[in-house]
Amino acid sequence: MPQTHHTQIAIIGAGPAGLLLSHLLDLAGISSIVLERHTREYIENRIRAGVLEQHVVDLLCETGLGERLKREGLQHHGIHLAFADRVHRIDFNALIGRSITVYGQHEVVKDLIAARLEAGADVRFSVGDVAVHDFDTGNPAVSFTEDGEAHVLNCDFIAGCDGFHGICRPSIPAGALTFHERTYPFGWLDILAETPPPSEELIYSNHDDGFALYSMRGPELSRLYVQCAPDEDIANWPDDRIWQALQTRLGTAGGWSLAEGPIIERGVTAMRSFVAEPMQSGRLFLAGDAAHIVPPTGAKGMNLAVADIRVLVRALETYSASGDEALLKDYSRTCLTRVWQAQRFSWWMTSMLHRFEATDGFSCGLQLAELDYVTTSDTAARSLAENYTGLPIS
Ligand code: RFL
Ligand code: PHB
Repeated sequence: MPQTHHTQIAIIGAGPAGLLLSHLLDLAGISSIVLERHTREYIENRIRAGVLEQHVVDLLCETGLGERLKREGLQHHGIHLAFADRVHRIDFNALIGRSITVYGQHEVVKDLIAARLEAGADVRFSVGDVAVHDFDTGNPAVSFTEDGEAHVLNCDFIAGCDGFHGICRPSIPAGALTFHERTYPFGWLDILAETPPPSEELIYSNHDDGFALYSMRGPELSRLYVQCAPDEDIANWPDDRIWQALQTRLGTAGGWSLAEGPIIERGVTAMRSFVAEPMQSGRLFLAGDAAHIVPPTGAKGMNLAVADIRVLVRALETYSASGDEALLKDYSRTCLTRVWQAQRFSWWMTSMLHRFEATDGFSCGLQLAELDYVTTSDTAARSLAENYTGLPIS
């Protein structure tokens, strides 16, 4: 017989979405159990996003997660766009009085796990065979195995925070959701290198050889990306080729120089836009990458996951206090408004900055016109700044 447990909210996945949900529910007096298939060590070292919108920083600080973030996060007041041997700074501060913070997603995850465990939360790592049941009834449940033993978790609601490759979205009956998808004919090769970043702020480069992005995780740690084939074999990119591509695509216009150093992480990510609509089926709610994916060019993925969680917590809190289901019913509609804005912005940044498979003169002309416009018109620059730093939270 499986061991049985009960909690109000069963959370699948201990990424930023699942952990933050558990943290905020606890502050609201609502119980949860988090089920994660990987080890704590694995998820604390998975290098991913790096840019936090102001609303995310504010939320983390207001809910007791800001100590290390305030100390180690790098506040940036703008970004650079490099193209056609020119470089232009988009000054967020001057344009809209806002900024972003560079702080690795894995650092956010570390802070969240530490806070959850300190609060005595039930977060289970390395669980297997997670399956969701009966979410079309008032008594949903999650089954899983832990150390070879079978468990059943009865709950009021299930939060599917298990990322794009999780089991929650595929468990929803065919036909209940509509998927909207776009895949791009390129990917990003990413490296983490022990070398000072070439600039204090991020540089997005549109180059004839392809896109490149220069970011950082600290004064001596660079996070660098180059456009590559979507199914690129990383073996085709020895260190020399990576540095050569980065040096060439950085160009000379900004007067920056890129110091080379040991590469301590590397990977390839395919680029896609994806939206599942609606983000809910019965008592199963999808949040973060489980419901939508954006290409990383707009730095929106983790920020969107946090925005979903804000909406879900408010809805669950209202339901728990008064039994009022109105916000739960509105969950998907409320989230999707922001999701589509982020899709639009991420698609726009991606389209403006990359070399496409069959780039013709007309497409190149349009890209240059777009870059010209956004770097010469304050109105256009303000729109970029407003979207990049994060649209207002509803
Ligand atoms: P996650 O982080 O994928 O977490 C899902 C968790 O669920 C677990 N899981 C399961 N657990 C139990 N049972 C199962 N069957 C399970 N299946 C999966 C997984 O192990 C995992 O721990 O989703 P979440 O929480 O929704 O968070 C989303 C973000 O991770 C993602 O959107 C960002 O990383 C995207 N992203 C960026 N977002 C930003 O906001 N700013 C950025 O600058 C930014 N840069 C990026 C990015 C993503 C990138 N890659 C690698 C795709 C840069 C890159 C290169
Ligand atoms: C990062 O620092 O990893 C990063 C920054 C901006 C992006 C994507 C990734 O658009």
